[in-house]
Amino acid sequence: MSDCIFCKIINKEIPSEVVYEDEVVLAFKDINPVAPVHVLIIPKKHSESLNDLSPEDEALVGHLIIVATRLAKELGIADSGYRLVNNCGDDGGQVVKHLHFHLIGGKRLGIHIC
Ligand code: IU
Repeated sequence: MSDCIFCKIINKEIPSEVVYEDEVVLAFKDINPVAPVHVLIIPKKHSESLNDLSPEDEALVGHLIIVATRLAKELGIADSGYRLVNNCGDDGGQVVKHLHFHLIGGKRLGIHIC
């Protein structure tokens, strides 16, 4: 999508601090981190949100989560713990309308999820 900021990050039209990349997934540091580790994991194929996914995307979603767990280990937060978050839609707090998961850790996170 030409006007999507995360598609521009994928296409390297906008710079980002990439921590992982393969054919289908990009992971980069959030520009406004809420914890010492805050990485966004996104599919390269544009989908607006979880609501856009179909059964064909099952492997893709599994891959996104496996990448997240691998990054958690590499970034040193697997043992202490972390949060993998998706905000879906306006009430869910989604600001950027390109599907993404937040990998957040490196400090004791609050217990409230809303
Ligand atoms: P949300 O789930 O859509 O609310 O989160 C969007 C995140 O994208 C948020 O944490 C921003 O700081 C982050 N972000 C970014 O890392 N780089 C950008 O260019 C933009 C947003 I715009």
